[in-house]
Amino acid sequence: MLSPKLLQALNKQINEEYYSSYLYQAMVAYMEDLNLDGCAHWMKMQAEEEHQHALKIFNYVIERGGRVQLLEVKAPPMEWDSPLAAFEAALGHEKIMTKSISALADLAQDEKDHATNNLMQWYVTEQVEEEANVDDIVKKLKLVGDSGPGLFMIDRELKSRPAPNPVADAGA
Ligand code: OFO
Repeated sequence: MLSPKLLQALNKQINEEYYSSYLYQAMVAYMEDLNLDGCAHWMKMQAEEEHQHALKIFNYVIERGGRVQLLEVKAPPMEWDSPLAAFEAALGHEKIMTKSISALADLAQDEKDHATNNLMQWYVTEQVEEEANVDDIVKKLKLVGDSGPGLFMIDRELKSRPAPNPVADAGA
């Protein structure tokens, strides 16, 4: 059985993951507006991945006999100054997510809930990869600066991002 404190924190994290999905979906709309198909595709895959992250915790809470509470998802920003600014915002967001996952892992350890801690370690690893991926794109965008052909090439590269694996089960 999940402790009430942990249950509340997991429900909050479900909400954070849904917000992440919403934020990336807003970035899809922004990139589509700029005709950057590859960037839009990358954001779409990211939005789907975040949806999977929400579902993974959702299913875990149920498996542990807890009651899922779906909270209000706040509206994301819809505009950025440039594709680079949008990816920088994505990186900043992932850093915030890493902090909330770490806080949840700390709480699970304090509560001596090994199963939840185990689940959070999966997210900890996932966050390392997510931050590194976005950071890589930010660096490339900075490198090309205002170059149209450079942006065109990065956009084409981002189009090849594969769809995320479904991770809706509570296990790894
Ligand atoms: Fe990219 O954040 Fe989920 O966990």
